[in-house]
Formats: sequence, structure tokens, C-alpha cells
Amino acid sequence: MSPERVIFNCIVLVYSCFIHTAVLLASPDGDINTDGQVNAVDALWGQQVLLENRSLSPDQFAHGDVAPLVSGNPQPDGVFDLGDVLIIHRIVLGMLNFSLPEHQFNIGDSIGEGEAADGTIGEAHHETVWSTGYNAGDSVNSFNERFETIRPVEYYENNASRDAIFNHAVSGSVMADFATQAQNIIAASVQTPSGEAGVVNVFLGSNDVCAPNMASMTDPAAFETQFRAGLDVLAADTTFRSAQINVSSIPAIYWLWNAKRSVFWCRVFVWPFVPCENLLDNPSDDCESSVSRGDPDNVYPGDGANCQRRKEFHRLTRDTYNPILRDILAQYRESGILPNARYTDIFDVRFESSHVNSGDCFHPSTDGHALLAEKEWCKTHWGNGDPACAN
Ligand SMILES: [Ca+2]
Ligand SMILES: [Ca+2]
Ligand SMILES: [Ca+2]
Repeated sequence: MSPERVIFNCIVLVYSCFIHTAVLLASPDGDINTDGQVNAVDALWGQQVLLENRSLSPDQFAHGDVAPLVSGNPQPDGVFDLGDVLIIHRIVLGMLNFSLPEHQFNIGDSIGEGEAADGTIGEAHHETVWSTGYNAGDSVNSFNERFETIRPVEYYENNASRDAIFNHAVSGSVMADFATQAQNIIAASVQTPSGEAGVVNVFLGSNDVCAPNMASMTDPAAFETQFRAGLDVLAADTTFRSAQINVSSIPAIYWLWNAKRSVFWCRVFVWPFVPCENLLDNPSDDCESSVSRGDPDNVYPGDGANCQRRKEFHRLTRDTYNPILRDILAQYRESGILPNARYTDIFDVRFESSHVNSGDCFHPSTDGHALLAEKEWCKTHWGNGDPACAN
């Protein structure tokens, strides 16, 4: 066989595997007959399954097994029963939406801008961002690229020329900026082919917990009011009130410090200028032990003042700020104001050294965005049928 023929066969083989994988990516969306829509036919099929007048193929089953819902997300349980049919009815009525989107917007801060992802201090890298990123040549399999892979025809992907429509993150943003970014997204949506809402990613709060000192973190009551204000902007819009809103938790920023704490350049030359003093100040490690340092959820008897302060920073994010995001969002979802608003908890994501860029020693590197994209994806209803998320 000629070398060209070998290469051709390899390409065919990879391509067929790719198609096969795409088929396996069926996410639980209620589209039992897999025609791309969830309508009365799917509801009817569901009834027929219950009456044992119809059996489903594995792919059809994967689309139909939408119940139970946990925190607003389908948690397929391998059983198709009345619960699944009831959820499908609510999808048909337009009350719920688990479909793959037509497009995707980004609300955020410097992480949403991909700041310093390549190690250049202060430089934005929208092409790298975990959600709306579009650099096909990097290690980040962004949400944008995943949606495009699964639905190359229907999905209006982000790219260099469309990025101003879709990515509205602004470096330095705090929760108080949520409402403005939400307004900007609604205004930009008219530039999309469908004019629909699609997905709205919200990844804010890191700059509310990062502060000169513990006392000047955003007041939790104000944080809640500002979060509600942003949600209210979306809810007031007839199109965006049904958007699939993916609100990320604040990440465990502690691990960014931990990953670079012993790098001289970071400690001495960079961190004094990073506005997160309540985490980074006095970078010497005075935890009782390496075990203690690796366990920010617990204070050890021998932990020094800096170690205790960092663990308090971690605790407040975990126990005060993230529960506000989770619980307020649940109120909006369960009362039907924003029925497709869902919370993605990424606080368990642990950043290691390769996930933090070596320029400002603080923002996620390209590999850090790859990690965020994977962890976020696997926790959403789009990703939970993805075999790559099984491990
Ligand atoms: Ca259908
Ligand atoms: Ca089920
Ligand atoms: Ca990429």
C-alpha cells in the first residue's frame, strides 16, 4: 500500500470513529425520535413506551431519559417512566429546554477574556476562553468547539469575526457589572441569524472575593442584590427569559496561589501587583504542614496567620458567596422566572501549576482553560451523556 493510501485509510478510520463518537454524544433533551425538535410526536412516543407499544433504540433512549431533574439538570437514571414523559411534556410546552443551542454568549471577567492565558501579562485571549473560545489549534476544547462538533450545521459558532457579538466579558468585572453585560448581550442578540437567546454563560464573582483585605470583599447582601439585578435583566426580556443560563460557581482560587507559591518570580515580582491581596499577601507558607496546605477546607492547630487567612478566603467563597449563586438561581428556576437557569459547581476543580500562566501567575493558562472547559462541560446536561466524561 502506498504511503498516500495509508494516510487516506487512516483519515477515513479517524473520521468514521469521529462520526461514531458524535452519535454517542446524545444528551438527554427529550428528542426521542431524534428529528432535531422536541414536539408532540416525542410526547406521543413517550406515552407509547409507557404503554409498551414502542421500544426505543439506545440512542432514542439516551435522548428520552431526562428524569429525574437534579438542580434543574437531567440526571438520566437508566429508566424510562412517567417522570420522563412529564418532563418531555414540559419541554414540548416550551417550559424547559435542554437542547443544544443555536449560539452561546459569555458574561464574565478576566477569566472570560482569557487574560494572560499565554503568559503575557494583561493581554486578552478570547480565542482561548473555555466557553466561547475558537482557536482550533490549542489544547482547549471549548464549549463553542464542542457545540460546533456536535451540530455543525445548526450551531452558529463563535470565531474571530463574531467574537464581539458573543463574548461580553470585561477584565476586572465584579457582580455589579452583571446587569450591564446582560443588557449588552440582549442588544447583541439581534446580530445572530436566529435572534434567539441560546446559552448565556455567567462566570463572575472572583473579583468580589479577591480584595485588598478580608473586610473589603463585596458585602454578601450587595452581592446577592447585584446577582438578582443581572438575572432580572435577562428575565425581563421575552426572548432571554427562556435562555439556557449556565452560572458557574466561583472557582477555588486558593489553588492558583498554591500552584505558584514557591515560584520566586511570582511571589516577589508579580503578586504584589495582583489585586487579590487577601489571598496572596505574605506569600510565605506558614501552614502547619504540607498536608494542611493541601487541605484548605480544614484549619490545623499549627496553621499560621497567613495560612488561616487563605483558608478563610476559601471558606467564604465556599460557604457564603457560592451558596448565594446556587440558591438565588434555584429560586429563579423553580418559580419559573428563569426556568432554564442552572448552576455549575466547579469549586472542586483543583488548579495545578500547568493550569496557571507563568506571566501573572494568577490567571488560568491555556491548559487551565482546557481544564475548565472539560470540568464545566461534564457537569452540564450537554456533557453528561458524553463518554469522555465517564471517568
Ligand atoms: Ca423529536
Ligand atoms: Ca429516567
Ligand atoms: Ca480550541
